[in-house]
Amino acid sequence: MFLSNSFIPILKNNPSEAKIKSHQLMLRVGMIKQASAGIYSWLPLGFKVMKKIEDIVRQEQNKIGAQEILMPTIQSSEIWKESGRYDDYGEEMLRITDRQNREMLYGPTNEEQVTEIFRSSIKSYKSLPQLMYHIQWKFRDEIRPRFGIMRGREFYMKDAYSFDVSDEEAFYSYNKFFLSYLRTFKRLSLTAIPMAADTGPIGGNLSHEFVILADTGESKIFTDKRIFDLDNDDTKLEKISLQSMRKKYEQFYAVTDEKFNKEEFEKIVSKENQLITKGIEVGHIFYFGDKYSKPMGASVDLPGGKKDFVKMGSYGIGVSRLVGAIIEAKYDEKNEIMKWPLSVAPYDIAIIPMINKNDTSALDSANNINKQLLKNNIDAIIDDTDENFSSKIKKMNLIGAPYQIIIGKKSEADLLEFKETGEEIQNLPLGKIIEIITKRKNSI
Ligand code: 5CA
Repeated sequence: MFLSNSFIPILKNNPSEAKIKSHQLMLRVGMIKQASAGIYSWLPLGFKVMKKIEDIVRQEQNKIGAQEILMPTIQSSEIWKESGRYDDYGEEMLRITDRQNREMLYGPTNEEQVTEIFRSSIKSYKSLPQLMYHIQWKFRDEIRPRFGIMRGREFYMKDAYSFDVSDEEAFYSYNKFFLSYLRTFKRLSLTAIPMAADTGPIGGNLSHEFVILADTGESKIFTDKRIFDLDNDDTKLEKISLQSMRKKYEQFYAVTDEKFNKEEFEKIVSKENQLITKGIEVGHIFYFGDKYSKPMGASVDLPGGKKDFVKMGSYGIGVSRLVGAIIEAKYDEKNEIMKWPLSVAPYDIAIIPMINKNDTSALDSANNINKQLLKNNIDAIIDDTDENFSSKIKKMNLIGAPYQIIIGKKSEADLLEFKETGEEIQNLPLGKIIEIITKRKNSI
């Protein structure tokens, strides 16, 4: 892709309305454009990143056997009246009436809708468990939308739902999602810590928030530092191994604000391991048994002939919020260098030729290099504008492809100036560069 043809409206300076670095960068490089308070259009650069995040989230959901569906954004109030949440949800719910005067709403979450789908088709324990997810826009009329897409009113969420015959089976499903969340965030190059959390309007009594550390985060967290050293790579999708994986995490004190108890914290966690800090909630999982299945009459036949309400959980990831969360974690705002993890980078590499009006040789080389990269599935952005060199580098540092090739006067025929964005230049042949990037891509 040539920069001159792309729609990447870069601003010279930081927009003054943005208070945190992810919001600043997203506006600065034209990833998003505000449409109204807490509602954004996604421009090419931002949309590309979000779609890559969505893809990783999807792959990890599929790996644990969750099935993708797509429920509507607009829901009928009827099912919310059945669950009792129509009144409880309050002013965060955007309520709409259609031309027949029917009460509708823009879904803030989908427990009711998915329970309605489930109860109309599944009648026997033999069809359980069922794990279903969708990736869809949500609307919550937040009182204080802020920090750009971090706390939007309209936002993109992956929400999954599990249906099981018993508590024991339901915990098995819960643990599968627990693992898939650890795997998902790791592929996004984030360290997200599962913290015991409150359940709020979703309900239930077992819940974990997945939080990444960031000074600008809205969640206050209290934890034992040693939880950061845990790894989960080789956990099998079996009941016992998943149970012990969760136990491994739960052995350490890690809670959000609402669950914090000072006395307990100081008793359980030694002084040197105590960490009190802030973070961004990128995911949240809940177990709530029959909170929705009971009032909505979602039951199945059990082996002995009896019936029981299915046991449910729900599992959310803030897909649009993750774009901001990754920036919070990776953007060096002092030097104005963004380095996207290769797994979600809008481009794998930036090619920056020095262009002289009378000499197109650098641009010709850039074109040839791009052809080779394309053949190897490496997605490049080429700065073909005639701006001066330092402003080109500045721009590309903000766009944040993880690698750069610089084609200057000094470039020799077979060695290229190559670097990881923000790091030292190395002189390497194109073949070696392709090898480095391909190897890293394959390891994601
Ligand atoms: N039904 C459950 C699980 S599917 C649920 O809605 N959970 S939630 O309320 O915790 O939201 C799930 C995730 O969506 C959060 O962890 C957060 O990452 C993201 N999220 C929630 N509210 C917003 C918002 N206003 N703006 C951006 N992302 C949000």
